[in-house]
Amino acid sequence: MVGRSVRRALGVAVVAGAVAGGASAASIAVPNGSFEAPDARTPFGVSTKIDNWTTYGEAPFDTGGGPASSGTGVFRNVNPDDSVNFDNATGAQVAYIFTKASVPTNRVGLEQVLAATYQAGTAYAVRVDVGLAGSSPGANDPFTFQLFAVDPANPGVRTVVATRTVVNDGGASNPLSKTHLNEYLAVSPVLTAADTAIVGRRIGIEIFTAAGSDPNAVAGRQYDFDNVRVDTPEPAAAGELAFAVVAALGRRRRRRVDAARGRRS
Ligand SMILES: [Ca+2]
Repeated sequence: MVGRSVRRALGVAVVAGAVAGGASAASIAVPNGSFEAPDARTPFGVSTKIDNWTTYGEAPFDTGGGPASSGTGVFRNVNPDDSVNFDNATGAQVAYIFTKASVPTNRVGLEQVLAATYQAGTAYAVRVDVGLAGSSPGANDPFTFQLFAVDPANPGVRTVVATRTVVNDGGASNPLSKTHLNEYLAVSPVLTAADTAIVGRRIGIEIFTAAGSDPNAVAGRQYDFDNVRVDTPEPAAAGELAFAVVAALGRRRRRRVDAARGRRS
C-alpha cells in the first residue's frame, strides 16, 4: 500500500506575524496542521488517514494507512487535468470533509489535542483556510472549527473556548471559492483565572460538519480546508480579531474542472 509509506512530514511553519491592530501574535505549533501527511497519492487519490488528527463519524475506509472515517481525508492540491486546484494552498495537500454523514449523529470531523495548555491573561485564535470542493455545500451546510479545553480527569468533558461556523451562503464579506482558500478565524476572549474549566488545560482543535440544519444535504457535498493555525493575539487585538476576516478572493485564473476530482464520494 502507498498510504503512509511515503510520508511528507513537513513541519508546520511557525511564524510570528502581524495581526489586526499591529500587535504580534505568538504561534502555537499544530502538528500536521497543513495536512501534508500522509502522502495522499494512494490508489484512491485521497488518504482517509490523517496523521496527528483523530477522525470520526463516517464508516471507516482504508486507503492504505489503515481504516479511518471516510467522511474526511486529505488529497493533493491538483485537479484531474493536473492544473492547480487552490491557488494559495499551503504545501502540496489540503483536506476535505463531507457535509453529511451516514451515521445517526450526522457529525463528521477531526480533532487533535496539543501539548500546550491555556494560560490566563491570553486570548487564543484558531485560523483555517476554507474553500469549496467541486460538489459545493448548500447554504445550510455548516462547517465548524473550534478550540476546546479538555478536563484530564474527565476527557469526555470539554469546554468550547472559541468557535466559528462557516456556511456557503455567498457572504459578501468572505465568499467561499473553488479556486482560492479564504482565511477564517475564531478567537476567544482573554482568559482569566476564573476560567477554571479552561486555564491550565490542554488546547484542543476540532473541525466538523453537522448537517442537522439541512436534512436534505447529501454526502457528496464537501468543504475543503488547509493550514490550521493557533496563535495568541495580543489582548488589544483580540477584540478586533473577533470581527476580522481576511478575505482575499482570488480571481479565477483558469477554468476549473469541477467534475470528477478524483476524490472518493
Ligand atoms: Ca497543506
